[in-house]
Amino acid sequence: MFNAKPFGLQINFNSGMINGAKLSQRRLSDMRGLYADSAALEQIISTEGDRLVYEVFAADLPETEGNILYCTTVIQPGQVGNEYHMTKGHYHARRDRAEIYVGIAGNGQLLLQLEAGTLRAVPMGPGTAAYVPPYWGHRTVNTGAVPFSFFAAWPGDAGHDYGAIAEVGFGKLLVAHDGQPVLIDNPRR
Ligand code: PAN
Ligand code: ZN
Repeated sequence: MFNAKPFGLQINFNSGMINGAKLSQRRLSDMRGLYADSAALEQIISTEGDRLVYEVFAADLPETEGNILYCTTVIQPGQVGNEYHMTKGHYHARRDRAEIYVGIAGNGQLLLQLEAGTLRAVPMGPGTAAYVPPYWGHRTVNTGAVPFSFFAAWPGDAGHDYGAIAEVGFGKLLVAHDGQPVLIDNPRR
């Protein structure tokens, strides 16, 4: 089945944005329940407004076996309480599907977690090619003062399961301690 045509899209290596891609935005109100300090999140929304946390610029491709999907993600700098801006995080619905991330601009960390609990953190910056193996849930965190962007490519039939992470979260949080990123145990787990 030929269900996609050849094409090329332009990634801006300064901003991380992809020209002509499908844009999704995640604001603080989309992140309710994901930060440890939910009072801090509500406080920001009521005083500063519903600020942008991250954007995804995705190539418009069929989510089917045999295709490879790709996008860039741009996470704005910032914190909720002392926890850094991050993506929601997910497991692939088909757990045995892997993924590749390549850092574009800014700095952050890729947090990975097995459902049994093992957790790893991979520091990411421009040019870091990080591997998300099958079965590892994944979330990215901007630990810097400028936007952190990266490219991702994954199998078209992987799917996204956000529920497991929305319910119990990751085992560790990335928080600012004297201005430096530190991994601490998630108090809610
Ligand atoms: C990435 C993520 C993207 C946004 O493309 O989907 O960075 O993160 P959330 O999906 O957790 O909101 C990926 O891992 N795709 O499979
Ligand atoms: Zn993924």
